[in-house]
Amino acid sequence: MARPVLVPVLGDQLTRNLASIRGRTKDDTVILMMEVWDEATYVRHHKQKIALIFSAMRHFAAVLRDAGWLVDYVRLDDEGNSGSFTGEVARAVERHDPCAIHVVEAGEWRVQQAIEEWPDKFDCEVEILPDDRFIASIAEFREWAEGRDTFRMEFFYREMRRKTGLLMDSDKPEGGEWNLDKQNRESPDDEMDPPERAKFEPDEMTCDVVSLVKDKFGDHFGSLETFNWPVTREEAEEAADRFFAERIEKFGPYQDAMVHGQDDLYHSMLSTSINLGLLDPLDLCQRAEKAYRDGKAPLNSVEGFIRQLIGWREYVRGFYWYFMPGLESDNKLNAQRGLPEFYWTGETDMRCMADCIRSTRENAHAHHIQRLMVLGNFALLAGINPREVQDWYLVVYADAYEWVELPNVAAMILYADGGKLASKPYAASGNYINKMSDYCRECRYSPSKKTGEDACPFNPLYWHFMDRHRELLEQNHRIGRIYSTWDRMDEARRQDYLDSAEAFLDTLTPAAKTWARNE
Ligand code: FAD
Ligand code: DLZ
Ligand code: SF4
Repeated sequence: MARPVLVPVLGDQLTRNLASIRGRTKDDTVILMMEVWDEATYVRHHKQKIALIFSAMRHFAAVLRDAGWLVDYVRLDDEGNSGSFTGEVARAVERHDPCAIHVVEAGEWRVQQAIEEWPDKFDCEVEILPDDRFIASIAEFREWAEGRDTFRMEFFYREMRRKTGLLMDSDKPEGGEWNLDKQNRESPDDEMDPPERAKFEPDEMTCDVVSLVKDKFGDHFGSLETFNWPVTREEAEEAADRFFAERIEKFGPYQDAMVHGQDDLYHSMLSTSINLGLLDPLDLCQRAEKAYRDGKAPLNSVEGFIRQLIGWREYVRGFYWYFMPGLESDNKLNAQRGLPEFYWTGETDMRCMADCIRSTRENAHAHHIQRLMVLGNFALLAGINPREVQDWYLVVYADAYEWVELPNVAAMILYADGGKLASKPYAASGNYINKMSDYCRECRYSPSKKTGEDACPFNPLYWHFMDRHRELLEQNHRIGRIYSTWDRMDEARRQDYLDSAEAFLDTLTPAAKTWARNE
């Protein structure tokens, strides 16, 4: 081979349709894949997350090789592994003497900063290509955002509907409304009987990786025994087929429902595969639309699913790149409390929190409303420091990459950006959780008790939050009215709320920082 082009493929870029692979010829290309210590340890990822990424990477390398590509695959325990992407590209440059390096931009700021140094480091042309697996490029989001004070997903989403033509009736939204979220708030009930999602037995390659993870990362958070994620495109497609055949119909109505011990409900459980590159989000949306057009799923379910993908997912990615690096350190509410230890152990009497943390530990997954209205709501109300909450979410979910985790955590749940993303904080008392779940029935706390030792902690914490952020939130027209309710309570009642909240907060033990990061 004459001097080849070196194509580094990162762990979340696992598709042959990647801009750096597509259109290249096999006889002048070396694809480089790297398991590196830096990525595996910049936070102490859930064991399943590391196993998933390494297994999917190894399977993808095998597929490429079978198709005739030359793949230079560096394993974590290979002798001489430098531990970093840049170090491994440097070693690969020595091995292959490439005429050029073609790489697709990284998903995360940290890695992109390193890649942008490559042109100065390596004595060959370095081309950094846009990641066109997203519907909106980073530049397109920037253009949309420029000059705005607030950045509501809803308006961006409409642009994406027009751009893709999804659920459009010429230039109008199918059915007359853009967003059918109001129809998607059913409480759990006896009608619910979600079929089991597709689960995959680990094959030999995954078992090897699981052993590696046990050996090197055995003290990280989370179970490994329950690993059943799709690790190849075929498996991911099978999981998607099952979702479209069995679950999408009720995806919409029960999108916000929560049931103790039922971890998937009607959610697609496809985020890990989409984020790795095993599934194409636009293709999934087209399949969802087809289910609607064929009369197999109602519009509210299909619109809801499509909105998550071309609305929220695209939007948070654009938001991330628009506001980085500042987003990482935003703390508009000056939240300073340490993350409670129970986020790692699950040892709390709050049944909702305990169940969401159990699912997180067992599956490296919790569904959206658990992440938002239980785990996130608690962190918001209790005033947990954003950096610690960000680290937790980045560690514990198998689908967590900073570009998607950070806007959801800093801006959506913690309001740390001061309202650029959300028009108001997603703060809620125990009432909301009681309405949307069966958690409260057997909880040691009572959602109807407002104060005192047996009151659901979300109740006093809600008012404690509102009271301590009055100056900022009173001016917000979507939330300001709540203060007239507060002011109508007599002084003793208000004090009771504040004292109950304080008493509860005093019981929290802060977690050791070493759960999330190596010292
Ligand atoms: P479904 O409910 O079936 O939704 C379909 C798809 O829509 C998902 O697979 C996902 O790709 C996309 N989606 C839905 N909501 C969002 C959203 N808010 N932002 C971006 N994409 C969305 N998702 C991640 O992929 N990685 C994360 O690290 C992550 N962190 C989150 C942190 C918090 C605090 C919150 C509130 C949400 C977070 N989400 C994250 C979004 C969402 O919770 C997950 O995408 C979803 O639970 C994945 O399960 P699913 O595939 O069954 O999703
Ligand atoms: C998350 C992760 C982990 C744990 N390990 C690796 C790895 O060893 N090699 C790799 O290519 N990618 C890994 N990843 C995913 C990267 O962090 C991901 O590609 C970044 O988001 C890129 O910005
Ligand atoms: Fe959660 Fe409160 Fe309900 Fe208990 S009573 S499950 S703490 S919302």
